[in-house]
Amino acid sequence: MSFIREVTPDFPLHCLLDASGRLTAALPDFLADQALWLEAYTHLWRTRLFDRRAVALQRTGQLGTYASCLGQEAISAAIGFRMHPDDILVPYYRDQAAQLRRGVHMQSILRFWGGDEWGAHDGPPHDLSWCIPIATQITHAAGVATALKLRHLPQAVLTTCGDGASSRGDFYEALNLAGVWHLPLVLVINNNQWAISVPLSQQTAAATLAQKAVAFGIPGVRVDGNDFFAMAAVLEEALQRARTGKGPTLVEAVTYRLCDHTTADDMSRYADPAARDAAAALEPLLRFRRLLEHECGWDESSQQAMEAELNREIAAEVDSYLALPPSRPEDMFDYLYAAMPEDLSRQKSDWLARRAAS
Ligand SMILES: Cc1ncc(C[n+]2csc(CCOP(=O)(O)OP(=O)(O)O)c2C)c(N)n1
Ligand SMILES: [Mg+2]
Repeated sequence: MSFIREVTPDFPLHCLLDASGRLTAALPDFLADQALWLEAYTHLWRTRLFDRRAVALQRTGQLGTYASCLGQEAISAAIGFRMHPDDILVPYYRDQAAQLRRGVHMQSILRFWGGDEWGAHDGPPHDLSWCIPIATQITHAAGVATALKLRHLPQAVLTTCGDGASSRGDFYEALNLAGVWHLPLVLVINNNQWAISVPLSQQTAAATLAQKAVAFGIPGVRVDGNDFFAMAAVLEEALQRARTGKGPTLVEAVTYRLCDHTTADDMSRYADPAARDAAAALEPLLRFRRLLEHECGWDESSQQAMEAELNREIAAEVDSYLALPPSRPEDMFDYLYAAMPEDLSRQKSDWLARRAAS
């Protein structure tokens, strides 16, 4: 007799738009409007063209470093489209699409990655800024959700992380708390199959990341992260649950990182190009374009006109970024502590004296 059984978790991958651009199920009413489709498609391309430009700026020495979101745009765009303005976004570094949708300017994103933290002061004042230390943002988000709950406010907190982050203690601590305190929190894991050069198979023995929700006693759901429609449908439900006191949700968005980890990485050293090519055939913008071609008469000239307009918008933002004065070196001393400790104050005076002498 054996007491131990192998558990086969059942977390199906939800999809509404397949890779050939066909809808596989009826859309919820709020996604049926074709004007919204065009708006969402344009935003996906806004994000992709901006992202491409940011990488080009880095490659030409005009940006410090940059984390591209190539291939993951639909996850963040759906977040941007389904969050209410007064919900609170606690992003990670591949959330350009959501941030742009929430009013963060491209020049601010460039300013931040250009090494000036003032770039993080844009968008809704209640949103948090980029979090580079892996998974720590999930604990921050749980804290914000606790505050909302204590004040009986009907807003949701949405935070994001990567697959690698789901191995960190912060992930477990934050979700455990969210479960016990029934917090208004949605966590979206961008499962892009890589944590820099560590593949998912070496990251976890779990068959899915969504199943981790079971241990916290909260709902977990697995979605095709390359499908804007499925992402938007799932997020709508999860956010509404959070806003109406029904507690937290863990969303695993399955996608593939089609780019280097950041501009400081070279994925050709560790990734199989055939796997990348196979993933590229499933990417989110291509399938969306096919849908528009089937259903809305979208063609090459509509595409060209949209891209030309977006490129003008991006060029103006890039010009504003490049025209910014260099950041003040004093900033690296000034903003770490509310009251500067004496040794840091000494370092600052010393540095100012040296600068005056040089
Ligand atoms: C606490 C911490 N440890 C290590 C790092 C270095 N680091 C930066 S990104 C990264 C991998 C993150 O992978 P994942 O969570 O899957 O997110 P992705 O970058 O793939 O979107 C690591 C280890 C860090 N930023 N913070
Ligand atoms: Mg990852």
